[in-house]
Amino acid sequence: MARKIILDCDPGHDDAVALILAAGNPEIDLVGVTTVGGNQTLEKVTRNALAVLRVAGHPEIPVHAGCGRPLVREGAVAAHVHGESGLDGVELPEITGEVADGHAVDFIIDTVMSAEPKTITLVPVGPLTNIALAVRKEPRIVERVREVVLMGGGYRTGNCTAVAEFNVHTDPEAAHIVFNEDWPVTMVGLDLTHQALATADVEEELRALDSDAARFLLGLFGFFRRAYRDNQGFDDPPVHDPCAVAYLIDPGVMTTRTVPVDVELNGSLTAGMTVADFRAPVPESCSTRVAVELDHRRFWDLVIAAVAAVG
Ligand SMILES: [Ca+2]
Repeated sequence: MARKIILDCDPGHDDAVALILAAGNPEIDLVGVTTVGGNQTLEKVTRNALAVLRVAGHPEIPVHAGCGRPLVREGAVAAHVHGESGLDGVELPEITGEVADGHAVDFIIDTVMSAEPKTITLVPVGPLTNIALAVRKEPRIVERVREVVLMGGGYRTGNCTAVAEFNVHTDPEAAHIVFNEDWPVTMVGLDLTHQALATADVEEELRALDSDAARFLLGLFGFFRRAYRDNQGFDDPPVHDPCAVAYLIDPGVMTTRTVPVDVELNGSLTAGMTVADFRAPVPESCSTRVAVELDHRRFWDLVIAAVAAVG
């Protein structure tokens, strides 16, 4: 049976790839998309989610808008990485669908509480504001969710600061809530996603597909490549968010390690850092894992197949 997921996102170039992978792979049942302010404003990322679902051939999947700013801190968009639209580099298709009624937080709660226990997986790939608020509003979702597989954090490196990754750095208090609840959390962080590079070979394979969705991704990768070269010195851009979805399709796409993870809230140099404790022994109560090593070929095979499937 296909894995039921809610993708909580802030599209965002790599979010767009995650949406297409989730919509185009038969192992995933994308029951809904929720949006959160992050890479761009809530209004822009919500419009982008609707547009990408249209490219992915699934405009019927509901998109619920969520929180426009972090729980405590001021929000800050990442226009230097994703452009003014949040998806610079492509012409967005005309949006035909509407934003679904109901706040993202209520959609998450209602979906989890009305489904069979342990059947819904949460896949947050933006700041964790919506997920944290859902937990606080309805704590029973913790034992009913199957697991949380998130893109965010990093145990060895950051991108906003030396040690803090954008999603966690944007709303560390929300991340603190999510990592400290008693549910299985897999952190697909920068340690892993910096291996998910959109190389020239990957672009060549997309070009060979000669489809609208493939051309859409090529446009995104072109902008993303320049942004990552100019801002962070990457030759090829790392495509973070679909790694979390790929892990649910095929756990063999990466290796993971069970280690305690917590979020630094107060450090003057380290606020927003995900602190992973690799010391032995691992406490029996540990419910957090970190992603370590990606099988690059296996990952891109999944993405290319999904792009081919959506046409
Ligand atoms: Ca994202």
